[in-house]
Amino acid sequence: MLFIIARYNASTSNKKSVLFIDAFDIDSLFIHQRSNDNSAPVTVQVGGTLIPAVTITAAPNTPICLGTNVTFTANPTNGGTNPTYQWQVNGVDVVGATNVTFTSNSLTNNAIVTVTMTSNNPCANPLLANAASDPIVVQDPSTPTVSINFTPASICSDNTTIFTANTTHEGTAPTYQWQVNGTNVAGETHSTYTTNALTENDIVTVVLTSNESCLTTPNANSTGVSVTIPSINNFDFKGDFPNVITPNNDGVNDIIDLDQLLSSCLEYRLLILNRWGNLVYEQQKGGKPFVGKDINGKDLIEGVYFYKLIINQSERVGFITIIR
Ligand SMILES: [Ca+2]
Repeated sequence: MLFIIARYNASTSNKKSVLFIDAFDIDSLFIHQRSNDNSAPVTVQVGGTLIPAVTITAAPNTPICLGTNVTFTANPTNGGTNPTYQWQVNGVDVVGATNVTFTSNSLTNNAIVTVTMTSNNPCANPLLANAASDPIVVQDPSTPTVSINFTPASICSDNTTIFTANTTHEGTAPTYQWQVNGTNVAGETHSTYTTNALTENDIVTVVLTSNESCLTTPNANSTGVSVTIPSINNFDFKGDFPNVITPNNDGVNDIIDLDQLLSSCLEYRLLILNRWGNLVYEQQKGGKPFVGKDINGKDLIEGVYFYKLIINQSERVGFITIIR
């Protein structure tokens, strides 16, 4: 299609210049030509065929979370004054989706949104233009979780206990709120909680707030950790004190670990003495367990040894036999 638009200043409209065009190979040009009596400039526009085009922008862009509203916008070129649209999802027309924007919250993974624009520009040829979105990655929402670890394993009333939140889907900047008996502990908003102020039967919990982008819910509650403070004023063994140790690394009776055997918050000393009454090994609370070696790490010979367990100015004594 070829057309010419010529505009003339009204006061000089009877003083037309003549423009001859033999051939051109460009879509449009502008000619400024001054008439010979110094009147206002005359602009002549020569236009050729205009090819319509359209692109799509999406907000938010892929990837998205399942159920998110995504608005697609058509960006026309040479669409004319009133282009019309038809949007499609996976190649199927969406009924009523004929505006410059299209919003959906029901896209499935890898959906492709396309638009067909019909230009009403009189120079447009062809009239239709198409565009397609990138495949929309649709993520399934996750559910954050939180659980609590704590050390030491046995909580003692006057000892410091460190609680640690173990989380999944916590995001890049999670926040925490530690609670004791369901009440927020002021200022305890980090991934660990250190305290020596617990009493028997207190329940410690933590609430996680995740900032991950695609979640069913941002909050997760831990199960409670019940504080049990062991009886500490007597020798409270978990079973009998062993009288035989077989330190041959077969996994059976290879060690004696008072930290595991003794339910107590008190410091203790376990002394191992040989038949001549000489100290050959000693374990204190939190120390290395007895594995049939002496203080210098040397294997003790088979035989009967004497032990003395000292807690809170009380003593318990007996025999341990080493069999290899
Ligand atoms: Ca053994």
